[in-house]
Amino acid sequence: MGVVNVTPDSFSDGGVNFDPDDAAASAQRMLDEGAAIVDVGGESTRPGAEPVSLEEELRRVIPVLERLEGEVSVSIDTSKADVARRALELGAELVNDVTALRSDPELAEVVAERGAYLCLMHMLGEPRTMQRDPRYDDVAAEVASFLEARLTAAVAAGIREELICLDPGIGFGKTVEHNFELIRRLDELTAIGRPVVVGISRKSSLGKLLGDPDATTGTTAASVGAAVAAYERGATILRVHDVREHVEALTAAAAVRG
Ligand code: 9MG
Repeated sequence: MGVVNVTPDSFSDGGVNFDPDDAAASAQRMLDEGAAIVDVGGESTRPGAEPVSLEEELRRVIPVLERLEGEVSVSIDTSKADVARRALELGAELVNDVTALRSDPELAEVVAERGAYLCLMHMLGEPRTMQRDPRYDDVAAEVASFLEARLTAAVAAGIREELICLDPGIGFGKTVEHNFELIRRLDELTAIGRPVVVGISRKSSLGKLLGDPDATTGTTAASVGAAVAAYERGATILRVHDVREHVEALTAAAAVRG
């Protein structure tokens, strides 16, 4: 899954795809490099980010989706029912909701009605404050139990279970240690029985791991290493910025697996 942030302030690519023509070209390039789907989002969820209004989010993503309509597989990264509805009308196939249907009470109905795929992600708190001293007794057990509960809620709301994937939310209310422990214990999430998405690409935990305590991003090489480790532990979808490098590394890892 290639990341296309149509935002001025995302942590690693903020501003790069703020122009709709640039965003559409990035999406097309990612598909050409081997991405199966591109995740288009108009609201930054980096630590400390402020929410954006519905009008602004629509203004950012709709021109991009119009350019991509019918050309590429699209996931819409949103927590808002009105953005999801318009994106699905424009051909998006998957709704990537980092709040796991806890933000907009109408989103589940939109996803169910349209028969769209859905990604439910774990987050402790909200982007503005989530990195202020996050604590768990047992991070993998708590994330697994949260995702199971959200899966049950989504199915109860009419979304078919076979259309749902789960995501531990790397960096969303987690320390560096929490993030790597979640990938190490990914089998506890795959045991729920749904495909697991992992998004660690360029995240600050990678830069911190490599010795910069104030890092806000991580390198491509570190991202690829973590993605291959996640794949080895059962991740089905990797959400990444550098598609070519990930596709090459994962193709080699898949050949080794056989
Ligand atoms: C929007 N977004 C940013 N990081 C993400 C991650 O790790 N997973 C998912 N599903 N979405 C993310």
